[in-house]
Amino acid sequence: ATLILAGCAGGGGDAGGDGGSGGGDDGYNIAFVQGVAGDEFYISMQCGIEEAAKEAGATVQVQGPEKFDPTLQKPIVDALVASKPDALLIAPTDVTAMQAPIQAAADAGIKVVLVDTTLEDPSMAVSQIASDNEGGGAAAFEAIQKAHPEGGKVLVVSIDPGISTSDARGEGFEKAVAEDSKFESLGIEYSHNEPAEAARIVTAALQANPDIVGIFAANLFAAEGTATGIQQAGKQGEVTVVGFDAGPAQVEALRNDVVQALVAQEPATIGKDGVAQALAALEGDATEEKIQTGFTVITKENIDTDGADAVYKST
Ligand code: T6T
Repeated sequence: ATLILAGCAGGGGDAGGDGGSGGGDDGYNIAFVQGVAGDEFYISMQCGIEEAAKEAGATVQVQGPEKFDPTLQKPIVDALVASKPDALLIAPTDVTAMQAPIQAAADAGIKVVLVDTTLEDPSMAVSQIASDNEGGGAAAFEAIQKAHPEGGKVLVVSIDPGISTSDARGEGFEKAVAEDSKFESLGIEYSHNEPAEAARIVTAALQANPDIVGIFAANLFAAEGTATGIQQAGKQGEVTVVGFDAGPAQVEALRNDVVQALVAQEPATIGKDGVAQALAALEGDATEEKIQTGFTVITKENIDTDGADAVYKST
């Protein structure tokens, strides 16, 4: 099994070491396919998966495409169908493009658990585990609303259309904006998960609309680029930026007043729940069709209290 070691709890990061997550010949073999490699959200999820697998004597192999892109994720799934792990925990990179490859995995007898993102037709999965993404998008707007009760223009910087999580975040945000007539939505722009593209979008948007009061960056990479764009425009503190996710760089941006709020998900819990559901399916026990995990809105006021534990692990 290929184990990508990340800095999990305790800082040792050796989930696959002596005895590690290895369960021996009789333990189940779980494959985890991330949405993209090197993303702190999926690294934290991996930590939860490895911890839960270790307790159950199961082995874990982790792989992720170089980009958040179904054309790169599909071959990983195809290869797994051939090697046939007992279970597949996967964050599909597109609601339609990943449908057939994941269906093929289920058809091959692999127990599929959809973690984080989902599919248009998730019926082949034994369980789907995700945050309340729509609620998180609405919470992001509330943070902007609180900072700007007078209203104004707001923008969403997302990833790509067709990703269940960021689409739901955008929808939740836009619905909440529509309920307050003092606010005007400039719509959703797509950064293709590239921070440089997110920075370019923000720079151009601030040039065209210097009176923007709030920007919602719908994931880690959108938030990274948005923070850069805001700094380059010299608008920090003036424009309220809310990012989804809480990687170490996002928390630093919060502490430095470049970003005003973070909607932190619980990726390790998603991972642990994913393992539990996969193992239940493998044991012939009942599974939960859908599990919704929580989120915490982190601000400078609560980061050192209830926010600190929500910060993601990095490599
Ligand atoms: O926001 C998470 C994840 O929930 C989303 O599906 C894709 O982006 C992240 O991995 C953060 O980069």
